[in-house]
Amino acid sequence: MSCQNKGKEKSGVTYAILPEPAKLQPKPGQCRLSEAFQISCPGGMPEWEQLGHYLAALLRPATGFAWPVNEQGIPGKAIALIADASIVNPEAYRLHVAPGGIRICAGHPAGAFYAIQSLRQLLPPELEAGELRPGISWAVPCVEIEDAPRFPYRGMHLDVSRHFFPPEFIKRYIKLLAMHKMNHFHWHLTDDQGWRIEIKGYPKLQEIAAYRKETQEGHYSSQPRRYDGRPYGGYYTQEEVKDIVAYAQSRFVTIIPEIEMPGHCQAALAAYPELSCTGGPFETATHWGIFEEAFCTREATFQFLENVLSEVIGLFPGRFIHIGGDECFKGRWKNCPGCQQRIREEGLNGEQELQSYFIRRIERFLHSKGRGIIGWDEILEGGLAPRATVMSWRGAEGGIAAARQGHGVIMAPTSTCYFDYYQSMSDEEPLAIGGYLPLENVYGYEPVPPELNPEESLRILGVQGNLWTEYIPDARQAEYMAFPRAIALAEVGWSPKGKRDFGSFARRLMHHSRRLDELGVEYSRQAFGVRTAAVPAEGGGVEIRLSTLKEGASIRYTTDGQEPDNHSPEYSGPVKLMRDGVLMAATFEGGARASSIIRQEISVHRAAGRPIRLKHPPHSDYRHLPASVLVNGLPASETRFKDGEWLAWQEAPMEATIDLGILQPIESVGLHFFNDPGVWIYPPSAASLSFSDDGAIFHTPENMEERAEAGAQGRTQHRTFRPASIRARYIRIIAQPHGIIAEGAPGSGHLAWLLVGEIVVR
Ligand code: TNX
Repeated sequence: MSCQNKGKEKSGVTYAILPEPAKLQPKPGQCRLSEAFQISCPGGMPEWEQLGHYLAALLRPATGFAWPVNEQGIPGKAIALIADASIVNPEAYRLHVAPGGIRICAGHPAGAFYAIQSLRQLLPPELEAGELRPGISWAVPCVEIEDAPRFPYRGMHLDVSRHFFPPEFIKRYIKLLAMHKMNHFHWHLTDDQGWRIEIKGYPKLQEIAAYRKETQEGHYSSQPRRYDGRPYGGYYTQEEVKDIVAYAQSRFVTIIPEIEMPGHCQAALAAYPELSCTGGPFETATHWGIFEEAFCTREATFQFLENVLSEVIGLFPGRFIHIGGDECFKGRWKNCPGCQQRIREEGLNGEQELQSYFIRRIERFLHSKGRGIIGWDEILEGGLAPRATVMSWRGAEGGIAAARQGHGVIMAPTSTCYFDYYQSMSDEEPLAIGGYLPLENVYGYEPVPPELNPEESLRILGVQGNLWTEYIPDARQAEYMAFPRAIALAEVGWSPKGKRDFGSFARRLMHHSRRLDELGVEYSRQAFGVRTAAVPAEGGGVEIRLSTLKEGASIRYTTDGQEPDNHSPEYSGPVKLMRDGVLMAATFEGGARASSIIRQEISVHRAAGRPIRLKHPPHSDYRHLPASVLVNGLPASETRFKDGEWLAWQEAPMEATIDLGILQPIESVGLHFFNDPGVWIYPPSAASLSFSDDGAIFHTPENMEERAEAGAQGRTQHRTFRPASIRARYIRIIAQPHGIIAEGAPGSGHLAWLLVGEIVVR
């Protein structure tokens, strides 16, 4: 390790601030807090005084010191909050820790609040205990910090429709976001499965739309569907909302309420079926996915929505209201005389433009009230409403288009910002929607697409992590899915691009985890478990490499199907496997297992490690992976796409040619496809095989047996081809993507994904 790295590592632990400050200058010595300290605030500035009391309340319980809050000028040791008008960015601050005292300078209380978050993270984690912790040295390492965020928007979302979370948890969530300098909370309040905000003008939203008769069990794609038979629901009263809004304000978090339209509204239609095209009846949805129903575009709907939004505006002081706009199925509009009349009257070109008309009208209404709209990237379709801000979730494309049209953009693409995806390969993970989004992938996200020029780049306002809760039944699991990934995203949104370093982040996080423990945060520890990587071994077989972020921990593994324990071999270098089997590994510390066990199936088949060529490159999201993952001996996951073992195509077919090296008999070729329409992934419409001796002339044998079977979890498809007695050196596989997704299914109108996993040749 170089000296430079050592320095980094040391400062990484002494100054474990998350997100990493823009400028941090370590200084020798420390400031030891004591009973003698006071907190001093600028005089005559109530907001600053409030902040002083907030700081006192933070420090008092664990230290047991009195922490009087005084106006500036009273002699003695102090943590001084200083209003400094020369600091222009309201979120920027300077924090100066010297042996004699601490100074916090900011132009606005928000900056001072962030300085306090940094200061708090420099204190021992026991500070967070909330009760007296005697015997701790309350020392802060000396430092000079000059800090400001990279992006003005740093947010987390929470879906409270699919599952309801009590007001206390909402506040706790906001507290944890603010602690990591996130400044927006996107509250997804309405959806097909429940309406969760009290609207006084429409009591049936509370009586009917806030409840569903039962809830789907298991995964959306498991068939047959099972339900739990238990009524479920809840909503936030306006009093609770006001209390939460005030709490968020005190933590410098702006809440963005989302009222979904024109789709994802079945719960509202269950209460007021007259707002639909058909008149219903409907029930609040009981399973996941998307539904055909949409608000009808007749006047009555706009009256309803304007009344609802007027109440919403009265509760939320922030500038932005999120109006959804995603996944609206337009079949009902096509067959509705009212909507067709609207299309004619407004001279619109079909239903796509009718959605655009809908959003524009709502935008105009909110604009007249001094508010702006945010919508999911579908609001681009049929023309973007003026002044609308776009939340780009289906990749970066929507964000790029909106920025080019001069609109503000918040980036939240599924591949790096969807925290409902799995975060590790461990079998112990709770059921999730699918996908694979480990901590380092979140951390590695760069929100400004390289396609944008400097002017357009400025329209990228920031990033947001989304927590959809179809598979997140309670607060504990919400915390588990959100953390620590939200902390990684907080650093993406706050820290300068050039300062991002995953190694440093991981070390700071390890230190920080003690603080999270004190706060009782149910964060996932999987990031500190074991990672696997595989390469074909020289001379055949597969070589597995194991690693962990946990410094000082050892990795132990087995290859005989037994769980690793303290007597299992310790990993010291690549493990070579010559036969099919399973590798299990975990980290160990002080003789005890310190992580969950990961399991890696290994399949040493005829094509494992052989050269493979792809005619069409995979989709750009997958292009960082080599084609060899299709034949590296590691089967792709049955539940997680984007696990590094799946490659994807949308438009072009998957066409792969494998060179087995020498002419040999081939008994079977197994193809592995993901199959989860809920997330737009379909098996191929057709798959074919051909063989060759020379790599030039390929032929498809007659009488080839083909069998398709569902994988163990029901979300993959295994197709096995058995050619009757054939010898070949080359195998060519062609798989045709499914094409456009049919109406009524999630992602309708889009190209389906084709995901191809290990190609197993026996
Ligand atoms: C798509 S993201 C949705 C949500 C689902 C989510 C699950 C978006 C705008 N719509 O309704 O909950 O996928 O990941």
